[in-house]
Amino acid sequence: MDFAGQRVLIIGMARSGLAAASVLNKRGAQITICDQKNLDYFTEKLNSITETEIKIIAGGYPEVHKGDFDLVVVSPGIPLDIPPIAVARKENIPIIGEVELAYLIKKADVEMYAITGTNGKTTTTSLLELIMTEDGRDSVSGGNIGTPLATLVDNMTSGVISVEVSSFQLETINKFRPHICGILNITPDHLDRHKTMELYVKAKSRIFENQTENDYVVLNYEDSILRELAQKCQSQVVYFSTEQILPEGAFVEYNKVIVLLAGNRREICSIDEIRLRGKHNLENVLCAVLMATLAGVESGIIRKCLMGFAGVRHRMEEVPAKNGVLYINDSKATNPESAIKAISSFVQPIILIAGGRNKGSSFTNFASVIKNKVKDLVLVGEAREEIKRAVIEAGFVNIHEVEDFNAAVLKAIELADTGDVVLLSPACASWDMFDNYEQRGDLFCKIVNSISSKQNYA
Ligand code: UMA
Repeated sequence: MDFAGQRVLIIGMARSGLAAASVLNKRGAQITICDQKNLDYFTEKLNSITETEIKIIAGGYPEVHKGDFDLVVVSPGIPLDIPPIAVARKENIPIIGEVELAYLIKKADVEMYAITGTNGKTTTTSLLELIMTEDGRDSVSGGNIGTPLATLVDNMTSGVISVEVSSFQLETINKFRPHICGILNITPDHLDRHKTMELYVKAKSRIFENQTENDYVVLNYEDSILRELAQKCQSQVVYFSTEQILPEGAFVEYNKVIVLLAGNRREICSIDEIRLRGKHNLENVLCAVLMATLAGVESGIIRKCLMGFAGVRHRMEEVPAKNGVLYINDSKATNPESAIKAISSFVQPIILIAGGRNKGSSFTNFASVIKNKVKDLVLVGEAREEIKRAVIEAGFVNIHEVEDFNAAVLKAIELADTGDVVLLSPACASWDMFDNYEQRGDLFCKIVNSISSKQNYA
């Protein structure tokens, strides 16, 4: 697609928007980029575009009129009902996201394998990237995982990208068509943005909407929403299951990970050889194993990766133990489902740090898991009152409310005794206190790393 001379409005001046600006600028588009934040917020962040002819509008959006722009590129975090997008839609100006833009500019020899799901996307994407690398391919990962897809695609002439895609990004695709894609699970999340579960599922299911019968979609057989979605796929559906032996797909039999495709049975490894722990990680592993096998990777290479892969940052990340206390950074748990999985994976007494911005989730199940498994709960952020109400209703009383994130970590440290786990698994987004969950996790690690002895904080 030729973008030369096209008048493009980019909304959002962070990772995704700046990546879109950079690739479109190189291709000769006339760019206006805007953001609701004021210019003083950006200072150094705009270095990549200040030497260009890109028009910057900060502190709000431009008024969009018929004929002003040929294309609107939206960052994933921007809700699609803000005024400039509403006008663009009314005036039939195409609206796409940066993932779609990346797909449109990618070279034919660059393959995309895409992964979505409510939880586990980053782990699965990283594992798949590793397997592809071990297989000798020119392999990278990008998308929701952090590196904007447009930036990656711009620098590649061939190779494979393992793409983590969010529901936000999928809302603004048009032609995006991964040859192999996977959906791990769908549970309520981001309902503040999508409004209903039905619309959230609809956004997720767009990952396979452009696939044809030559493509593959890998689905979790244990998720009833996904089994229903399978009816709508035009591509070849292949399932994985942690619970049962399937006639085709990936599953566990006699403690072994098996992939069975077109009558060809491959034994990948034994469960004990997999370095990642927990049932939810087994789902991630089976999804990545199946996608890699469909992509033609040999079992021996996959096995080697499963034995070595220890997981990703901010997801159940162990911060070296201090004073006999285990500190876990699970900042990436931005919804209750994900935090429940984290809490459930410990047998030790847990001091849980939770709270942040609720994305429209119910905390009822989260509260009953806290009641059964948590010793002390430290609450912080916008959602703390809501979580407090839910846990009190569940009969839990060891609640410590604090004003800011620093105080939350220090309180948890103070409460911890030898043998305890301090778990940051907030069940909420970070956006009320931080730019992203990475910042939140980094601060947690920094404070924990700075403890030389508990007495320092007494
Ligand atoms: N902004 C507005 N108006 C709004 C909202 C935001 O102008 O109404 C501006 C903000 O002031 C900010 C910019 O938009 O300057 C932020 O854009 P963004 O939220 O899209 O953030 P990026 O830094 O561009 O990061 C995005 C993804 N962010 C979101 O989806 C919220 C990143 O996913 C992704 O890694 C990155 O693109 C590169 O592809 C993060 C995320 O939190 C990890 N994803 C959600 C999740 O995983 O739950 C979906």
